[in-house]
Amino acid sequence: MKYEVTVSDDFWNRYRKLVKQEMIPYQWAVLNDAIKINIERERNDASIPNEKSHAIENFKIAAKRAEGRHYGWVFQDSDVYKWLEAVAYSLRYAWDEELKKTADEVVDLIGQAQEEDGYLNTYFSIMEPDRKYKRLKESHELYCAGHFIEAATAYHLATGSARALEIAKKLADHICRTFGDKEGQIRGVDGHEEIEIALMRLYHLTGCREYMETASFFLNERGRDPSFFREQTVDDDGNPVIGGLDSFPLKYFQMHRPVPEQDTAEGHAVRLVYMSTALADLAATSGDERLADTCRKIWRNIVDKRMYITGGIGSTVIGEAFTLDYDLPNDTMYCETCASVGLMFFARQMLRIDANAEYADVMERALYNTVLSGMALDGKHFFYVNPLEVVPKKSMDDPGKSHVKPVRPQWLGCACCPPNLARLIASLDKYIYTVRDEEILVNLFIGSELQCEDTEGTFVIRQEGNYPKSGNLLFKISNNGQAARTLKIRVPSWANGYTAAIDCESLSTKPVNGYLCFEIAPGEHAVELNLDIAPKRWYSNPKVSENIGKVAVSRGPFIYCAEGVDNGEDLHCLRLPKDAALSYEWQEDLLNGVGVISANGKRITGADTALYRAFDDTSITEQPLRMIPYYAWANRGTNEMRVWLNE
Ligand code: FUB
Ligand code: ZN
Repeated sequence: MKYEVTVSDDFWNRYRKLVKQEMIPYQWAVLNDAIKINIERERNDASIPNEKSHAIENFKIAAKRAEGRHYGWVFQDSDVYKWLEAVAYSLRYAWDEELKKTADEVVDLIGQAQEEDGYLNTYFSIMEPDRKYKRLKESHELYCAGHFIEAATAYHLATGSARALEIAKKLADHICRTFGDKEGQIRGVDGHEEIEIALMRLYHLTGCREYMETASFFLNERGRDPSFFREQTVDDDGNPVIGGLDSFPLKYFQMHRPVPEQDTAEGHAVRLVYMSTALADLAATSGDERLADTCRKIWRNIVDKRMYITGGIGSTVIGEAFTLDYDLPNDTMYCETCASVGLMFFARQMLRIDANAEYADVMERALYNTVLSGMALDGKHFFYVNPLEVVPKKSMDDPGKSHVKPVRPQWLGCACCPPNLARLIASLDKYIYTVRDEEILVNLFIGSELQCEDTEGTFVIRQEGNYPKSGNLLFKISNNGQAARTLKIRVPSWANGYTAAIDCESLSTKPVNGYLCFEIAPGEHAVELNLDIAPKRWYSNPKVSENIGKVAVSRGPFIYCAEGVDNGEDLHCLRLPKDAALSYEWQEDLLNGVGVISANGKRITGADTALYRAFDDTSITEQPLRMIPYYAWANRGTNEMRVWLNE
């Protein structure tokens, strides 16, 4: 079925505008080193390149338009590709001739940097042309290629650019020729998954099966030969392309077992969710139940045991990785913005496999919390790491917390997250609905219109409401075909309750797998869904040692937090009593408009100054508590923050 989505949502249009008007121009200036900013290292590690971006200049040098050396991470090219992809999506809702001209020039520049045989990577073309594909564990060559192919696919669809598609196909053809299990091909994979997602996308666009087959090759090859990286490193006697990766276990790269046999979320979190996204796409596209089952198992492990309440993933800075079940420290975690973006990618593909609203619940959790917190309200400052508990002086003086930034930097030495956010927000229309052959799923409550068309006729859904401020939703539906269609609308798992009606008649059936099911007969219809969105408390499984005796608060899709600016220092001394009422108030002039939750809380104070004493001299005083949505924290200067409060 052909379909199109247009977004008309107050909350999200502000962000979509921000991407178009602020983020894209700002990131363009950064990629060109045309703006004086402070680029911070993502943690205390002197080897992180942070003098400049140099990303566009790298292309100019590779294209022989300039002279010089490559600068930055070996995957610096991907910053440009993700920017280009964000531009592509933004042009669909805000056409801009000037921006398109700039993007066309970038495409031409990339084309000039591409080698005759289709190879594309500025680091290796400029610095080490003899080491191409010899150090795949670290080289990110296929990762960068994947990001270009994704960008080119989006850019071609948005603008019709033949050049972008031509470069992408030349690159993909080169990869399909070079990698595989036939004689003369490299039987191996990249250390960072991404090419698999891209080849699937190129397959969906072109229908060329070779792209899907190579994606399938990479996914099935991963973990089959555990010595592949080691042997490559022995054969290639040069210096590491990225230092430090040698000490990481095979799990870091999801190489510990063949992918179809993996059943837990292991290693580097972004790698894992990118791999799972491609695997789910392949499973949904090919109908391979075994692969679908692998995806379901990995998903279960993330969601049941390894995900933060904010939709963040990755419990440790060491390897930006998952650790073990229920290990969810709040103050040393990683929760990289890209990892939650990738979790949304994964969830979106899972919805193609199973009509289960849990995928949409997690997608929403990640989106409204860790994804959004990845950027400041101005669209020009970014978190790489999204903590659930911050004490600025600890971030400053505890070397184990140097990655936990209390304010968002203007840019980062490793700049993977800012353009990932831009491309995600600009393409949010893709996440609202899942159009399957037999049914349409409404996953996210974002004001929009879905227009579908097939041989049966057209089917239109207009979604209205003022979500997430309000839980009252209206869906105006036109079925212009001859037959009824199945429409499924999600009831979020966080909802305290709901009422639903179709054409003013209340619905008596219960949700199935989280969706209310409607058979929409030909004609005009209206579905109302009223979600009880009142603030509520959350508790962790007692196996999460960090959260024993603690409570978190949410309203609708937003998880809340307490900040020092509202509640004073030493947030660990605060208590939110079990019986304190949670009151909610919308504040238009605060943080671009947020709902504030207040409660009568308490604060523990101690009279003595001794570090330890044999008696308890603490006293408890009354203190009003004030909480804001987590995504909006760190927009009022440097201060403490906490999601889980003592009860
Ligand atoms: O390795 C490329 C990107 O840099 C990863 O996706 C991020 O996690 C960061 O490590
Ligand atoms: Zn990132």
